[in-house]
Amino acid sequence: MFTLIKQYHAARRGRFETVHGVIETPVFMNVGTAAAIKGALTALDLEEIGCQVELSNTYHLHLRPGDEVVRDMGGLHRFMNWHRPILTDSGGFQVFSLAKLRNIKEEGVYFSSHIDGRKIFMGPEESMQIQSNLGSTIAMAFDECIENPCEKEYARDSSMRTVRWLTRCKEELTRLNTLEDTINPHQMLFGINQGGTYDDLRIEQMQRIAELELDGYAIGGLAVGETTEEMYHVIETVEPYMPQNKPRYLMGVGTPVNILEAVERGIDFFDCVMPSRNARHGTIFTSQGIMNMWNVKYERDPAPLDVNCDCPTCRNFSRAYIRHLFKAKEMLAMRLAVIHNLYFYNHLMLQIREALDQDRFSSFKNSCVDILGRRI
Ligand code: PRF
Ligand code: ZN
Repeated sequence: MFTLIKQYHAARRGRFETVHGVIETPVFMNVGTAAAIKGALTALDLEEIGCQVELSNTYHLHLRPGDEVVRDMGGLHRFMNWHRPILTDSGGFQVFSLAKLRNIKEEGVYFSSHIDGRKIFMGPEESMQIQSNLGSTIAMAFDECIENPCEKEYARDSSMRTVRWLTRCKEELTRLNTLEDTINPHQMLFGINQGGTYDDLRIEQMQRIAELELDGYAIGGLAVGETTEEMYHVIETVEPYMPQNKPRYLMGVGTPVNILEAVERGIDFFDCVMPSRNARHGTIFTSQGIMNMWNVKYERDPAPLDVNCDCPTCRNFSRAYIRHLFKAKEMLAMRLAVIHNLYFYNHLMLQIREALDQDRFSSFKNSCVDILGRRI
């Protein structure tokens, strides 16, 4: 159940109750694609950095180790020893971004695995069966994510197919949830809005999926080639048609500033590989701006990555040490940097929630936007 605690224009402070615990929103979901957080973090580390929700991928876990292996090990929660909420993406995005030789039909998508070339079929029913085997808290609908720009005719056909696929997802998940040996009989389903950068397609598609009374609604097909302004415009266009009393999730977005702008426009859930991917390359988010650990100016710098950060990395290690670890290509460099960047994102969301609670979101957002995009 989703409860709105505060609203400030379109921005929302909410609470989402799940069988795996409460999610305070706005929230950032920490990406563990193949049931592992890149940078050698475990679920225990996730707890320490204030993570509320972990996100894994249907596509990856189906290919390796196989969702039936995960099911036989008691489901994804037990498999990775993370007992708070997990959201699984449907494969709808990864099939389009990773798989080779894909062929889209009404029934689903035929593609070759990016790992060994094996031929695979995935449609709405298969995606739900896999996610049911994983036993995640929230399953995402199987959709087609088109790249921007896209011909209007194709965007229309594709977004309407995504609606038909969603109807099949709902039916199949309802059936799976009633099976006797289901890992999580309370598994929830979020639908996904698509429609490229076309306002009318986005609105019509949103109206149709809103009728299905799902547990939540995502905006997909953004941050895939359009400008940042176009992305904000799509959110503003679709938002009034999204159910008020359900959580809203902007898929795969984004920078700290993107998140602040999207919260202002009514989004509750986020996920992005940016904090962990940037960390692995030595790009660090701080309360003063973005810093690059390869810069020689940190060679003898005894300060922590961010003086205002309380993460395990900043409480214990210096910039000079972490820069050395990067230069020496030590695995530890990535681990310490990922811990910091994920803590930074989760802490930013905490600050956003506090600002909303205390009716000062606007001033908080403005002060952050000025600083966070800066390079230091
Ligand atoms: N669909 C799904 N997953 C996604 C996306 C989408 O459109 C995106 C788009 N940014 C990220 N992840 N299923
Ligand atoms: Zn830190």
